[in-house]
Amino acid sequence: IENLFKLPSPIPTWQPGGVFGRGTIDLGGLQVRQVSTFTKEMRCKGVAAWAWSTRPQRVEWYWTPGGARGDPPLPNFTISSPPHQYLDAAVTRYLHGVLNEHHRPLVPPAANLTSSSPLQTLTLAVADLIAPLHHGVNESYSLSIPAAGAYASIAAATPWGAMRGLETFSQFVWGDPARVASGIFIEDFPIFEHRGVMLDTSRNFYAVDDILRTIRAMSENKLNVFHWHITDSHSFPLVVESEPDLSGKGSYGAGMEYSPENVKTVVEFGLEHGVRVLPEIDMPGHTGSWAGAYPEIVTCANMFWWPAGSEWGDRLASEPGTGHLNPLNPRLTNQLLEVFVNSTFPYLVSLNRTVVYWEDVLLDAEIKVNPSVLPPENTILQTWNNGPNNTKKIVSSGYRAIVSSSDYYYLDCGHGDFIGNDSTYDLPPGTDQGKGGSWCGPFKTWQTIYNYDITYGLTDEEAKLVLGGEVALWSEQADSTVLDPRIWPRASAMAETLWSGNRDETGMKRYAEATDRLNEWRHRMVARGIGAEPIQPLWCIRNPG
Ligand code: CP6
Repeated sequence: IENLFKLPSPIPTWQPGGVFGRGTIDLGGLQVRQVSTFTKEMRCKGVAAWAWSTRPQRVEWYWTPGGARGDPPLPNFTISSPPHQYLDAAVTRYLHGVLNEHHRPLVPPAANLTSSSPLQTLTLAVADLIAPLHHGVNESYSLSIPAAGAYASIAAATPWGAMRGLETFSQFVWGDPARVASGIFIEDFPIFEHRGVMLDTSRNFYAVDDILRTIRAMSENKLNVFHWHITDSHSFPLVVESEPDLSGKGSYGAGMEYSPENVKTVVEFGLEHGVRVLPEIDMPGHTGSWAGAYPEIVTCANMFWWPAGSEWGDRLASEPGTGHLNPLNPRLTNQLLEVFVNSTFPYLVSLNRTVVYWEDVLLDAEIKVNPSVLPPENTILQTWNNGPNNTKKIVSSGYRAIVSSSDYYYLDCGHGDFIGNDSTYDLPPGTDQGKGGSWCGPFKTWQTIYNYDITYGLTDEEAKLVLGGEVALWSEQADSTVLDPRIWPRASAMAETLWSGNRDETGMKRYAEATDRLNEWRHRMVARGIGAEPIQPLWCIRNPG
């Protein structure tokens, strides 16, 4: 087992043809095929298990020797950067990571050991130090690790781009003792500006540490939006100081609340990781949990809210019934949504805010929201389930879209029903086995996610209105025990698709070649304390065919 994770010693070189020729490599008895073209060499099995999501411009792959085992892997290594409120923390973090991470590659990259001295300094240059982490902020950077000399550099448009560059740099530090790959020049920028994870903290509670770990993993995957679905019908964990009863009566309990300090911690941690926190207090539907504090503002609260000890009236989908805010009158469902949007939207715009609605507001045929009330400049629609052309309908109406379609990006799907009292499956002896229930199945594999083209079928003009995507973890059947493996590495698949694309230079889908890089990346995430689930047995590494 030990040997499996160790770099062969001495580090093998490719024969014949070095990095770029076709040939085989001898890993002490293991024959690994090298593939032929430049593009594939950088990415394919047995060559460089390439960093996740980066966009390489030129790569000649060398290792510069690091220190001896037990020594700092990069003696005297430092990162020099301009001072910045949030970038400082990222620099400290990555310096620590580079010096202490001893990730042993599953597939040793092609290696030409150079005799140049170890890297001494990574220098960061940031063009616009005051750019805030708003939607659409420039995240581009270039990274240069020359084959010789003591200096590497990152030039970034903004601090947020510099964080992306630091992440890429960290993925070029491999092995124990650690070595830095060199002969690297990368110009990198995202295809899509909005690359998110949505987490539902209402159906089940997550500790702040779970949220922070998720945000850290997001930044390591170059994701930049944490869509925090804080409240729903089931519980109201957010402490609102002016309305203490909302969480006081609506949370699952005293230990299962997010205080203002907790929220600040999450937002600040996000900023240190280049991850914007986009909070959602779901309304006007999905507000059953508000009724503990304010039964009079939630319609049919007596149906949707059961004080301790009372009978459950409705066990549909183990939901307490969603409950609807009742701002003006007790009319339910679609007419109410119309009234809600028409009355609240102008207020939000007056605060100089852009609003993200779930797609229903536009796509549900029964809703007649006054179009003059929803100007496209301030309105973004987020897709989930309204049919195969939902993205098309949104952007062809001139609105911007965030894609989180349940057929591709719903991470919770395929984990069985959570209907509490459904007797459909209680079959008498001798009858058919039954199928078992499935909540919004099937399970979405990483390949399903990786292959999804979020602008499929759109004109170029329409495609420009697609801001990006979000994977969504609704938490009826998830909590901290399954958080990491349910998100990772499947969210990594979306992350790469939205950052550098799921196709190679010839336009071919590249998920086959992505497999080995994702496998490598998954192992590195595990080493970094993220419980990402495996995508392959280790056997595949030992028997690369
Ligand atoms: N909760 C909320 C949910 C879902 C949505 N909103 C949901 C709908 C369909 C599926 C999965 C989840 N559980 N508040 C939809 C946006 Cl398949």
